[in-house]
Amino acid sequence: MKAALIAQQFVVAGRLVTADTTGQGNVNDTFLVIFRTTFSEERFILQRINKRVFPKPEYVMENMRVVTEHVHRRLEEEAHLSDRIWQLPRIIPAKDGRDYVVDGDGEYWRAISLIASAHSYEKVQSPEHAHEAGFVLGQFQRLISDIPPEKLHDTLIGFHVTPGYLKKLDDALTTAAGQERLKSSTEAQRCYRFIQDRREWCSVLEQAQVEGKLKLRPIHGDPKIANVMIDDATGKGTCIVDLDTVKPGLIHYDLGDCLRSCCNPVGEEATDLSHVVFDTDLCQTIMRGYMIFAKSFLTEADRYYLFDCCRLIAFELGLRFFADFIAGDVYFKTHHEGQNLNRARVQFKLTESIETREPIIRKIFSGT
Ligand code: GN1
Ligand code: MG
Repeated sequence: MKAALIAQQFVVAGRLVTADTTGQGNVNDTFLVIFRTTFSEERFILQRINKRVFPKPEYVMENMRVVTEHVHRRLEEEAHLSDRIWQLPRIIPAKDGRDYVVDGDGEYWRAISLIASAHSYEKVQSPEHAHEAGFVLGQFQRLISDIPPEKLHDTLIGFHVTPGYLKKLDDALTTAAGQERLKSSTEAQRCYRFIQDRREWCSVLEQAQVEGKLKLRPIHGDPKIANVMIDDATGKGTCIVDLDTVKPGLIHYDLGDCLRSCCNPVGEEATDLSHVVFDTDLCQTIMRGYMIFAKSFLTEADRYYLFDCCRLIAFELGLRFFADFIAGDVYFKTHHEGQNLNRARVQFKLTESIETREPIIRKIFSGT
């Protein structure tokens, strides 16, 4: 198997035992690799970076180097102040000294250390879990807040710029195949109408940024619950993984993504839509965790747009899934026909739930 051959090109002690697929990421391919020596075992994560999504994987790795070194240094400096051991995976170098291996097909592979005795979950397990997701995000945003923006490449141009995804949808609909998919079901047509009704509003964060009300800062970009590692022994968050999209952006993208992911208890792949709701109790709990660090860096203007980001990122992800369905599933990995359409319906149901609960969600934000 290719992953097994590639795994042996990184600096790891011992001999290869297995390299099996793991995780449920929608973009990269991920493998858990086990090496053994005569007296110990080393496990690490091997990933093939999706070049269709990240056209310059070397940029992704240069950013990862900058971010991990920066965060590791800060964590060391602050270790004595903390009640827990915060972690962040390190890059395992290739035997030729680079941070990645390029295979014969031009595919980029990287190896990163495994955060041992910790797990991540596809869905929120409890209010305590939700609290940790907010807390870990606030901590991470704080830790990267002083990385000079010019040190970070833009690994994914247009990421979280919602109007750009409208354009992608419009482009996909100019093709006969796109029109065919739109007409294929009443669900698809309903999704399309849902988007049409929100076209004007969905520039809200970009507009605020153009007007100078919101500023770009280093963000994580993908803080969904599945990227938050929870210590098996204590139930506390230990780190946030998946650093591919760390780059300057609006911190609202992160908070919105954390909320849309954590406050939907049935998760992104739910098939029974009646259970998809935005749980406002979980929202309150996440905000309590998030604010522990974030209260020191959130401005009045940032606070003004909290409800919009909560509504927008759920809507945006639905739009991204839907546009990909119309385009023929070219971006997100799918395992069955119509999966991106179903994912879009889940996010739109969640968006509706957020809209219905607007007064209570706004109250949560103003009280934190
Ligand atoms: C993708 O690959 P993964 O699962 O970490 C996507 C995120 C979405 C997420 C939804 C680079 O993340 O933006 O929120 O799926 N990542 C990219 O599950 O597009
Ligand atoms: Mg990701």
